[in-house]
Amino acid sequence: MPFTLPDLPYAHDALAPYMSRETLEYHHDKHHKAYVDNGNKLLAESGLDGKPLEEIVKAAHGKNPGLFNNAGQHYNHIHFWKWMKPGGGGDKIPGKLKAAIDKDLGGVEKMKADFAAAGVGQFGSGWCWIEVKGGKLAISKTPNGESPLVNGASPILGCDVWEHSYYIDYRNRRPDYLKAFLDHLVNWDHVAEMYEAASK
Ligand code: MN3
Repeated sequence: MPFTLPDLPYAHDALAPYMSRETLEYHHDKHHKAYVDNGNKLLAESGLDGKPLEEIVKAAHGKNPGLFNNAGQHYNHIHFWKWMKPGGGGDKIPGKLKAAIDKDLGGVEKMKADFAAAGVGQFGSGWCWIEVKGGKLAISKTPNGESPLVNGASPILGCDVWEHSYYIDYRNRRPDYLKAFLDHLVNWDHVAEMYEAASK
C-alpha cells in the first residue's frame, strides 16, 4: 500500500498567528506531499511495500537512505500535524502523562525548557522530542528525517525545527517558534495517547 498524504486535522488558517496559513500551505501541501511522492517511488522497488510505516522506517535506516529520509519524514509529519491544535499548548496535561513528566523530566517547566533547548541546539535541520525509552520519558533531538524510532525509543511529542517549519512566520528566530509551539500549539491529548500506546 503506498504512502498517502493525510489531510490536516484543522483548517490551514486554524493555527494562526502562531503558525500561518502560508506556512501550512507550503509545509503540508508541498513539503510533506514531496516526501509522500518521492517515498512512493522508492518504496515500490524496496521490497518493503505493504509493511506498517514504522517498520519501513526502521528497516530502511542505514540501508536505504533515500527511502529512509522520505518515509522517516512522512512518519514524523503525520504525527506533527496531530501534535498541534488550535488553542493548544500551556500546562493542561492529562494526569498520567503529567505524573510521568514530574517523575522523569523534573516537572512541566523543566520539561518545556529542556525540550526548547534541544530544538534550539539541533544544528541544522532536524527534530526535538519527548520519547519513551525503557519505560521512562526522555528529551532528545535528531538530525534530518531521523526520529527516536531509530534509537529504540518511541516518540510521543516532536517539533519540526527544519527552517521550512518556521522561517515564514519567525524568520531566524527558532527559539520564539519553539516557545509558541509549547505555549499555544501542543495537543497534549495526542501526546497522552501516544504515551499510553508506548507504555503498553
Ligand atoms: Mn517539516
